[in-house]
Amino acid sequence: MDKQLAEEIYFEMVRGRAFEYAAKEHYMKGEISGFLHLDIGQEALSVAAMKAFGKGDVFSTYREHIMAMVRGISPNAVMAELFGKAEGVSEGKGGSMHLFDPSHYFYGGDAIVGGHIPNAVGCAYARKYQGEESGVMVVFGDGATNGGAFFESLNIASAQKLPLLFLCENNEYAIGTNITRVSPFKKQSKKAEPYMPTLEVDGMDAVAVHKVITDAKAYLEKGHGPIFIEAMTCRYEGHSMSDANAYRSAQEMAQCKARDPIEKMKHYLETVYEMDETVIAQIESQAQQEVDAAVAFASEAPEPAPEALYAHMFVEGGNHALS
Ligand SMILES: Cc1ncc(C[n+]2csc(CCOP(=O)(O)OP(=O)(O)O)c2C)c(N)n1
Ligand SMILES: [Mg+2]
Repeated sequence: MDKQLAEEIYFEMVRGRAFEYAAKEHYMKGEISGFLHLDIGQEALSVAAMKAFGKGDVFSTYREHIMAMVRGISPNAVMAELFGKAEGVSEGKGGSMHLFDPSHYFYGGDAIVGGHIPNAVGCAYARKYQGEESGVMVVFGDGATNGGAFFESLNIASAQKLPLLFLCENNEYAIGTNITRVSPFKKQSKKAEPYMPTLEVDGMDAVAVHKVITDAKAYLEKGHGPIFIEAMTCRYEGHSMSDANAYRSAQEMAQCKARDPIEKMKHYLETVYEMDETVIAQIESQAQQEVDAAVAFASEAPEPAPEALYAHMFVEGGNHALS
């Protein structure tokens, strides 16, 4: 990876973590409501996968603030969405789990575990039909691989040779349930093996994630069909703000944090590019400034107008009322 890309990835990871801590703080102050799932600890995957995938369509889970920003949605628009403000990326009506922006080819944020996987299959089908080669990436957790929609998606994506990258973010937990209690396998790629090639990567290592997603993207673009990548990660916080994380021991958390992805990336910059402390400090300070600005923007942004309640409820010009 070249120096500029490595710096950009480091910046996005640091900004992502600062963003998540700011979201946590303002949630606790009561300025953000609804659900809030933090991505702290999993930044290498969120940042490097989005950077490497580039052009194409992305579908994600509800733990998506950082992915949305790396896709190009501004921190201001993401924070304002968390605050439920009109300037938010979903105009304040989606909240944390529903950051949606077709102009950045980013289609959520989905609250239904695994519910977005078939949507990504449909999109990949459409892209193939249109002759568009850049493909689709769908990011989901280990827990999502236990649902029927996941298996149906593997099946049809494989049968139709769809340009779809399945990216499993295996943090070994679905809320407080360890994966070994609900899946016969610790590695979920075993479930995909009959259908498509599978690869595993250390999801705490941004350089490794970037490489594997770059290779997988090239595979999609050659029209070989779908591919499955499993990234082993670890989240530092509870599942959401309402989870005290009491089911993981101090020892387990210490092992998890010893793999810190930001420290790893910093070490890469220091050793491979001999980057000194001052440059690293500048990157970190710039990241924090952008987050502070996003919080100020979100606090001051207007509430959605009452009439906005009725917008986006009906397909204009059609007889498709949602009743
Ligand atoms: C269909 C469905 N079932 C259950 C839930 C409740 N639920 C929300 S998140 C979650 C755990 C998902 O775990 P995983 O897929 O591993 O993602 P992670 O939160 O670890 O990123 C569950 C069971 C839901 N939102 N949707
Ligand atoms: Mg999980």
